[in-house]
Amino acid sequence: MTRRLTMAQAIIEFLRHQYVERDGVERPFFGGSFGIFGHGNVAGIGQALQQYPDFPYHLCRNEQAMVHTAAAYAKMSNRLRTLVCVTSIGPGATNMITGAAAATINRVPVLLLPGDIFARRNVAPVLQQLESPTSQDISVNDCFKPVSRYWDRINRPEQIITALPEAMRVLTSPAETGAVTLALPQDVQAEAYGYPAALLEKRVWTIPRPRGDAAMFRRAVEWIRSSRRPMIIAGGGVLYSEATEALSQLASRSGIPVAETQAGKGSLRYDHEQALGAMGVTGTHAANILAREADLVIGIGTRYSDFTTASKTAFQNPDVRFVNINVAEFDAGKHSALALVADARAALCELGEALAGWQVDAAYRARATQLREEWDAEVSRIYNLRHGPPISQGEAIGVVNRVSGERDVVVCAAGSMPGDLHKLWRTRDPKGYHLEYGYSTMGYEIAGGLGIKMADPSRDVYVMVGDGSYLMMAQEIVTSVEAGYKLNIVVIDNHGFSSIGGLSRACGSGGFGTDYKVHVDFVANAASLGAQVVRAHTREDLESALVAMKGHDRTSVVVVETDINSRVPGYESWWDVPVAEVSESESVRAARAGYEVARVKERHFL
Ligand SMILES: Cc1ncc(C[n+]2csc(CCOP(=O)(O)OP(=O)(O)O)c2C)c(N)n1
Ligand SMILES: [Mg+2]
Repeated sequence: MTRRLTMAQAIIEFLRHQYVERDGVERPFFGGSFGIFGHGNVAGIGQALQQYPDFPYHLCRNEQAMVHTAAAYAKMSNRLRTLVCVTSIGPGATNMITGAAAATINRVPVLLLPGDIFARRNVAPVLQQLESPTSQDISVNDCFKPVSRYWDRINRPEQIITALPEAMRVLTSPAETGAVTLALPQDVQAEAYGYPAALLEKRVWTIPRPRGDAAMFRRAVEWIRSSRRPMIIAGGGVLYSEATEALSQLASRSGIPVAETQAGKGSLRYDHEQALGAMGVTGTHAANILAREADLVIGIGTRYSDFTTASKTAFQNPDVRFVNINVAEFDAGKHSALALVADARAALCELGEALAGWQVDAAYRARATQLREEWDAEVSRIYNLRHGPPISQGEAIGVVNRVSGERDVVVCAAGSMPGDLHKLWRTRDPKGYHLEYGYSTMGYEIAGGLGIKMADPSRDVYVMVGDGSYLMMAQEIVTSVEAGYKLNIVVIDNHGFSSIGGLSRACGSGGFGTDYKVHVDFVANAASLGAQVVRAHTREDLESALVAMKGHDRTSVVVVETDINSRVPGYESWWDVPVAEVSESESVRAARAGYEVARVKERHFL
């Protein structure tokens, strides 16, 4: 039994029939597609998408943005769903590379289908073709190779019979997932082939919950039972595995305090007894002080980025050991850990049983509680600064936190806000905090907000975006208005780069090249893209604008000016940003001296 379809038609027909199942719940893996057509896909993939109207297609405004939208959709869906991104050849394709890198680094699935140059070659060089004098088997799409977890070029229509199942294996694998790129030569997209009917039937991919090795699990339990200052670092894997309840119970019963990475924030409610809040460079004093003293660090679903480890300075106990629970062997082995290659929820449930009756000692528990309470007071202080106007960014975050509902989602990616949100946001729902901080891509915020809203329209989405990020990629406001997905966007206008300006000053360079000389009218700009917009000067203005937005049915924007100099400080942490070793500047030399002292604390965990 075969069906004669073009390669492009067969791909869309295949994608419509892919489902995933976890814990007995089945859902379609693809929520549809985003794209921009050009000559490299309009008559192939474009024609196929038109032929299958039940596979929704949305026009985005920038190809990078749509990959962020797809990645945010996947992250919000705990990687159980994603979107397909289709482009023409050349610049349309390479515009997706930043998005692909962001998805792969954050370990979230996105399927990219860029058009490619003719496989037939006789008409080469075609428009937008990168010619190579050394090979005819090169196109700009080769640039996707290092940023994709699976990459293939479909030079004959029958190659999709083996490529598509491989693409699905990677996309649905919790350990392997990331960007998957299938480069589709323009001529082959339109070629017909008799595809086996079985390829195009419904297929359900089961997402397993692998258990760790039994002997290593027993050793991990012994390590925990014999530790005196254990702490848990919860990463994104806790959320993706839907292990938050299991973590909450284990933490409550054992008293082991829990710190959260950017991707893991929301693993516990902010007011959970054992919640220390953010870990690392952008962490709380509570988390960073206990990390410094910890003799056992239990990393769950974390990839230990430098922001989490404070560039390997966070863990200073000479005897510190690591137990890592991770579905990816690669991450589980970091820091020479006792590596439990396992699903987070499965492992936490088993640990809960194995540790029944065991608790950390009372003095340690009391110390964690005290630090936690101190931190909560510090957040209240910053939320209630009453600076300016212009108001402080910390106050603005406090207002958004207060006005937003328990299940609403805040989204951010780059600038000074990710650090402030990591520290200050009082998370009340596991999916309430959405940071793209693996790649920290300026421009993710609005595009990502759209993906979040599409993944769960029942929640309000609050996009917090700096003026710099906004200027880089605001155009998806148009897409959100067109598609009818309402976003609440807060533009924090501090006239430049608070983050990198501050970093430049800390490195002795005085903020060189980080402020805007021209003030931009963001109100007019956002209005021109179709949003409902107001300006806020005071925190009361901001609050009433946000309250009013709840009644809007269209994407709405509030622009608030903040004081670039009113910063939230760092707490007991450090980040390795190398300072010039020689310079004519006194301030750079002073910064270098401080840098050399701080770097001494960097450790190897062997
Ligand atoms: C695409 C991209 N380019 C450059 C950077 C480096 N970078 C990080 S934050 C930042 C400035 C962000 O400015 P803004 O959005 O105004 O936020 P603020 O720093 O003022 O909080 C820059 C340039 C980045 N993260 N992403
Ligand atoms: Mg700014």
